[in-house]
Amino acid sequence: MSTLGIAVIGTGKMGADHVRRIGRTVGGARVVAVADPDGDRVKAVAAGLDGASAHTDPAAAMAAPGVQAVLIASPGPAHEEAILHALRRELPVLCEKPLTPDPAGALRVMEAEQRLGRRLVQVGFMRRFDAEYERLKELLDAGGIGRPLFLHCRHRNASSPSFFTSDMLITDSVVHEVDAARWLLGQEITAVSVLSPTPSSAAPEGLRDPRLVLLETAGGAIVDVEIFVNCGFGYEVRCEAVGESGSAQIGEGQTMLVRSGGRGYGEIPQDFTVRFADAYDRQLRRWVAAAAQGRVAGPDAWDGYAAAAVSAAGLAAAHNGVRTPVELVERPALYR
Ligand code: ISE
Repeated sequence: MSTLGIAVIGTGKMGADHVRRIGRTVGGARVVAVADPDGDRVKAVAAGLDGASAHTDPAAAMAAPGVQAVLIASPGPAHEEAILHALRRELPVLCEKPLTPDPAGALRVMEAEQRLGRRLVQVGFMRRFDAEYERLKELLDAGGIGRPLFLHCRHRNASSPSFFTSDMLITDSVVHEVDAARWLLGQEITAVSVLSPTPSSAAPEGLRDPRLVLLETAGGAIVDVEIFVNCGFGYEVRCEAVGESGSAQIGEGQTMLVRSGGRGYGEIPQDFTVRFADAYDRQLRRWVAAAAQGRVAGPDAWDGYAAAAVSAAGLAAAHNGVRTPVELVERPALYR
């Protein structure tokens, strides 16, 4: 079997995690080039890889010998330029979420793919590859709890990084629930409302944390998302689907239960690289297999665009304090 040569763009937390994953858990692929604006960091990452070249310019990494596919894990604002460059070279792409920070950028990505006449971009909405989410999707698709009425979602991070803004609670965190809801329900989101209680005293100065985001769907379901990125105790992503004839819940924690000294407790993962480790592995394995055949195997640029459009409505709802409809262009034939 031939080995897919990958250029990894961005070697921060997620990029470095993917590099490690490609080396250790995902077969059939190897990292042949890495790029990051931080020259020292990228050299250090390349030094740990056999024969990979280090670059500060993403375009140079994509032009390196042996590159057949591109994994983009740079910050969101850098995604569009890197994706368009990869598409000019007709290279399959796995791009971390969000595809682009705004819907206009995602539309330009879709236009580039439509000019090529094929889908080469996959978005890193890894929850679609999580075993519990897959099980819930199967149940809903089979009508196991009847027509879905609600998704009650809880998304909590132990703490937020120093660069995190109030907008990012929506564009960087809730965007996962946006994609998961669209996928689980098979419906587009039509309107967004955002409520913000008095911020937690544990939140950094000025951060509107936590928030409650309400999503309405085309099929008349309601999705409520509590996003709390400084909850302190760990990483928790839960979802309860309520349908006309039952309910189903995931994310209750499958980790070790400890009994000691007259007490019992369950361990809680501390971040997403642990909670979703298997999902990231499966996402990458399936992308590598599909990319080797010039295809995508998961959420595509339309999904990235729809999520960006919901995020834009969410930001408007948060800033203006009013329920905001989501504006979507007609879905192009390539994505139907
Ligand atoms: C981060 O970027 C992620 O994608 C995580 O899954 C999410 O839980 C976190 O809030 C985001 O900042």
